[in-house]
Amino acid sequence: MSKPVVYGADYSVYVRIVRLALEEKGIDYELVPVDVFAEDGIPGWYFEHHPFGRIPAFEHEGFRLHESGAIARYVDEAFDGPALQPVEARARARTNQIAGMLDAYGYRAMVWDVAVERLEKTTPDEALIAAGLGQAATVLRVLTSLKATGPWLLGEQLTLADLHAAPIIGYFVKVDEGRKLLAEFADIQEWYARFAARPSFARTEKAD
Ligand SMILES: N[C@@H](CCC(=O)N[C@@H](CS)C(=O)NCC(=O)O)C(=O)O
Repeated sequence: MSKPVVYGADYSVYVRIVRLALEEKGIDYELVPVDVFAEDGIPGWYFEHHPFGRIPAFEHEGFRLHESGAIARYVDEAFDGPALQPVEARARARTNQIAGMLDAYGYRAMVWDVAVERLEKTTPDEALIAAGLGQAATVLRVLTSLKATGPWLLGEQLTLADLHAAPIIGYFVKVDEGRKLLAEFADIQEWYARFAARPSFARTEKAD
C-alpha cells in the first residue's frame, strides 16, 4: 500500500489536525509542502487538489479529499490503529459537535483575531483582539461544559475532538492573552497540557 500524502505546511492548524490523526493511527505519510501564503502565490497545480486553495489536501492511492474533518474521519476509518471515533451515537455526535463548533466559532477568533493579530501585526487591532477573546471565552466555556469526565474530551477515549481542538488551542496559547484566558478554564487547561505531552503533538510541531 502506498503512503498517503498530505499537502500543506507545518504552520497550519488544519494540516496539523490531519497529521495528528495519521500520527495517532501510526500511519507513515508524506507531507508535500504547499505554502498558501507564499509571496508568489499558490502553485497552479495545487488547485487540482483543493479548488479553494486552502490547506490541507489529502491523497491516498488516487483518492483525493479536502476538508480536514472528512480527511480525519477517512484516516480513522480506512486504516488500522486505535479507533479515534466513539461507536455510541451520542458520543460520536459530541465528537462531531466539538469539531464543528471549533471550526465555526473557535478557529478564526482564537487563531487569527487573537494570536496572529498579536504576533504578526506591527500595529495590532486591539478591538479585533478583544472581540476574539470574548468569542474564545465562550468557546472555552462551552468546551468545559461538553467535556466528559476523564483524560480526554470524550472521556476515556482519545478522539478526533481532541485532535481538532489541540492545534487551535496550541496556537491560541502562543500569546499571553491566550494563556491567561485558558488558565480561567482549569479542566481545559489540564486537558491541553495532557494532550500537548503526546508524542504526536511534538512530531507535528512547526519547525523553527
Ligand atoms: N475547511 C478547511 C479549512 C482549511 C483552512 O482554512 N486552512 C488554512 C490554513 S490553517 C488556509 O489554508 N488558509 C489560507 C487562506 O485563508 O487563504 C478544512 O477543514 O480543511
